[in-house]
Amino acid sequence: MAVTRRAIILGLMAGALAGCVGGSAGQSVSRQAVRPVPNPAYDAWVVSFRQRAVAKGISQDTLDRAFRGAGYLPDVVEKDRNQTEFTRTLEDYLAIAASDERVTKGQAALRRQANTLAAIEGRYGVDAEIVTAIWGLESKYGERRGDIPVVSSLSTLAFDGRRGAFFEQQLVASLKIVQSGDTTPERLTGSWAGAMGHTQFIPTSYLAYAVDFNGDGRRDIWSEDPTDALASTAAYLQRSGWRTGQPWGMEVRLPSGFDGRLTGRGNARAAASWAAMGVTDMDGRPLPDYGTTAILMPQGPRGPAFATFRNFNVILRYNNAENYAIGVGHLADRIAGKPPVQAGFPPDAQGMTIDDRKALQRRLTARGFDTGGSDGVIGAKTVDAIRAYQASAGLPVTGEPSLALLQSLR
Ligand SMILES: [Ca+2]
Repeated sequence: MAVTRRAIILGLMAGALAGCVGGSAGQSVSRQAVRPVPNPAYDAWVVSFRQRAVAKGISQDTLDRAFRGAGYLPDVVEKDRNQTEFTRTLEDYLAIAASDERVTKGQAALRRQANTLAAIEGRYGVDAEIVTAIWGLESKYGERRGDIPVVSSLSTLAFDGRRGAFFEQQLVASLKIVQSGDTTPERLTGSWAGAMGHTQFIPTSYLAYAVDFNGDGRRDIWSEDPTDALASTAAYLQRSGWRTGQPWGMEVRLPSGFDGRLTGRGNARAAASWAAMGVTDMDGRPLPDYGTTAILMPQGPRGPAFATFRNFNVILRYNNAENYAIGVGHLADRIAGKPPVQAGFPPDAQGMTIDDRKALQRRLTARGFDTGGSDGVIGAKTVDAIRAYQASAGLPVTGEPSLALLQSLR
């Protein structure tokens, strides 16, 4: 399950999630931009798909209802082909995923849903802050749930064939959702690759883990009311082995001379073993014992270090990317009132710190070259602004940030 979900999430990093997680990196496909266009080859594919779907237990009536109005979405194919699986540094990822705005909105969302989240925590044993953080990363607390018709997007991607088998499996699962009566084809919407609702479940995850928590008889992760979606996320984590009352991990201090080869999830060992080496929390107390623990240094020895516990690996079952799991844990901590990451991050490949990159964005914007905010994360909009500035100043147009460029803007 985690692997199939990751296939989607890698896309979302560059698309809907990045769009949701911070404006500077690309734009999400919205329903306004996505219209079915006639495509005879797609229509022929649908005819053959319907036979395969019937063989998997989907009724003709469900197929008729689901494909009425569905069609080929070229924008979704373009999105799928153009996604770049670039990896952001943890610093950039956290600047977006745990921005002050996302923390503040998360605290408000947690207050707004306090009773629901308390009931969910009582049932599944997963902290309200963790569930809220996943909600914040996946859809910005419900603001960006995706409004693209899922049958159209998944059938288009299955027909397109780049990851055809995966998307056909998701399409069949989406038809099972319609057939079960949990929702209607009209309400079955999602992001461009079929991730649905407040916490962006793909259809197979929905079938495996979604729950009807508000008791209205439907597992509704699409509605304004996030109750079922949040409970479904907690159910997913519980069934993946969540340990109630334990943290995901924590930032730690390493003793001087710490051997960097001991880091990484493949080198997990007993907490007491790390404590004996001199690993402490940020206040200098011995590392607490939450069982087998790994030490991660996502940006090397000049960046922060984290001890990760069992629940970190459970978050990875939800989405198998270390930055995502640290992002969820850290955002949850921030929502709970804990401090930002305390250690500094090393300068980037251009020798720039995040403060340099923020200053660059502010100065470009002040000169009339809009970077879409100044979060210190160099995305497409910042690159465009750099290009426009370089062109206007008679400089070589590279689009690349640098300290020299920053100086030239003083
Ligand atoms: Ca319900």
